[in-house]
Amino acid sequence: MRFIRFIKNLIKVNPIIFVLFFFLWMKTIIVSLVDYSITIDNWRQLIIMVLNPLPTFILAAGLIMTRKKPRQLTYAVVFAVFATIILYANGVYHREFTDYITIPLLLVGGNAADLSSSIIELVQWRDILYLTDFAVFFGVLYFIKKKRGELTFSQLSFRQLTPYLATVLVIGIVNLSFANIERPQLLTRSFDRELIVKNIGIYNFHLYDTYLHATSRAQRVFASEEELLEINEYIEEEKETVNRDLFGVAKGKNVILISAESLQNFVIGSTVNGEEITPFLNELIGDSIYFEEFYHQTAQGKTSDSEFIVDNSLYPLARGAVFFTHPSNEYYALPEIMNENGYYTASLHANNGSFWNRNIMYDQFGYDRFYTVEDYEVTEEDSVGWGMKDIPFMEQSVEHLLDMPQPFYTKLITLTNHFPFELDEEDSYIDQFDSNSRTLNRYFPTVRYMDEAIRVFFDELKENGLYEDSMIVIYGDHYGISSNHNKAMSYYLDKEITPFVEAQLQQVPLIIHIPGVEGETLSTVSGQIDLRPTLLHLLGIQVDNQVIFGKDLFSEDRKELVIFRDGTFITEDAIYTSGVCYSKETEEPVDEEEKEALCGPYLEEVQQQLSYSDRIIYGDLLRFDTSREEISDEIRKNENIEIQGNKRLGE
Ligand code: GP9
Ligand code: MN
Repeated sequence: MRFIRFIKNLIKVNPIIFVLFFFLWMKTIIVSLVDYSITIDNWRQLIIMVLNPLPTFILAAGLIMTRKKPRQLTYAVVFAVFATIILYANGVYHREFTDYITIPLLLVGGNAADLSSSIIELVQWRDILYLTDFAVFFGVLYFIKKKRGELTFSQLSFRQLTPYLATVLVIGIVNLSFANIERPQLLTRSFDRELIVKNIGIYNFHLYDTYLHATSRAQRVFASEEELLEINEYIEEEKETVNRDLFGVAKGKNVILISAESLQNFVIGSTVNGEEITPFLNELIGDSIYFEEFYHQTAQGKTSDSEFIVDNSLYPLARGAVFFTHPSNEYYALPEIMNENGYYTASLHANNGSFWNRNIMYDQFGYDRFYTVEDYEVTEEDSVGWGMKDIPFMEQSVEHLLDMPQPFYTKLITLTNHFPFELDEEDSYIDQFDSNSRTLNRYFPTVRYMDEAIRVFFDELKENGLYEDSMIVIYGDHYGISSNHNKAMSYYLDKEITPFVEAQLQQVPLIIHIPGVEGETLSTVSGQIDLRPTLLHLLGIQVDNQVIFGKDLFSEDRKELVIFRDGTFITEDAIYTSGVCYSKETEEPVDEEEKEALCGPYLEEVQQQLSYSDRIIYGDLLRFDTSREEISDEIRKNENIEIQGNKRLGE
């Protein structure tokens, strides 16, 4: 009952500060339920949610009360404003990304200007409610002042803070113990921010994130060559064998990757209002190698993560975008390998060169040239939403391809099908959908427009004689419809969106089109990380000692396993997500015994791979790969590769 006495004292010491913090507490709980969509499944989870903001608040209130009397109210209001900004910024971010803000993400600040159209779309009128407590609080304050005249404040000495600290400690321990029952090893297992915020609350999450930020910086300093040797050993043990069937079928061909913005797999072969959403891709699939169970593996770095995964066959980071956090690391990326094999390499994207820090990172990856918005003629009528429309982008990109030395390895990044999916009337080939989500409704016509742009691109390639000598690879970069739109999605798909279905919705198309090679649809469980070894296989390029986690999708002994950044994984028979193992056959969670058999054997490997990949990035381990330098020097010396027309970035 000491606690009750303590609360009574708290109210008595400075009631007005108590009122302010009480409102903030209630607001935090409401925002967690409404904007963070945190669900309460049992009484422990309810207690966790109610308790977790308190340590921060009690500590802050205690410290504020040690300040000089006239200042206390100002400090308390400043604290409340700061807490509200944290709540609101995460609320808006969560609407689109079903995730929370981390420190490295704030480093992406430079991208913010371009993000403005997305942010405006996410802000809603009801957000004004975030200020309700301030309105009530100042009302109460006015009323008290009017009735009682000046407010009286007591000042505490630091010694008098002891009961405050003790309470913080007790609540913290209760919170963590309950969290540990709900989710064992919450903070040590792989990073699922949804679960972390659910279990320790938004304020403690930010403290924890600050701690992670500080320690990850130190990792590079303490990294050693031995770590790389250990990882190499693991990769060597897990190595798949080469299947010679399709090895080298695209030897010497140009490679054109199309990174299709926000293209999810559920639209392939589907209709909306009775009309096909991707008529061209549907037709193309008949003539291509199509992977029907291919997943994106991106995290906070979105498109840049997909680029990182595809070019390096490593996992993205759990916090922030590697493109921003580790641009000066040593990499051995696909463009560099292609350069070593006589290819000219370029990325084409009609946006600012600095977006996602691409201009810096591409240089690290070894791209010969980056065609940015500066290399395109962009008129007002050729622009919508985020910038240049996909059709003129495709048309002008073909002109750039024609200028390049061949063979080339190029990546075209589309833009029109980007949230909030804006489209001009004349570009709408199909009607919007009619659900309660404006986002989902508008998604279909913009996907349809992108499909048309890809058709135009193929026509232009054929007309300009580039088609026959090229291998064209189309893949979706990441999801377009976040789980925030599950209700509308459920209406469209006509089924309940369970966590199982949500994981399946992370499928994006992978279409590999090689003129002259017969089409087939493969159900291999695969992910973006597998693309690099698969492409090298088709090109007949064998590279030894690669530090990669992807597997050649044509190999016969490849383990069917796709790992998401948050520790979710998918095998041939199961989907494991948020600690629950679902059978693919029944789409239902399995019991403990079956979980052991279906998901158990993969748990360790999943953590192993994610942590090895993190160590490579945080420790900048590839700088220790001396064999690589020798190999590239050797190749350069022996073959004396001279790529004409090379224009190194920044030169
Ligand atoms: C911006 C484009 C979109 O250049 O790649 O980025 P995203 O928001 O999808 O990561
Ligand atoms: Mn994208």
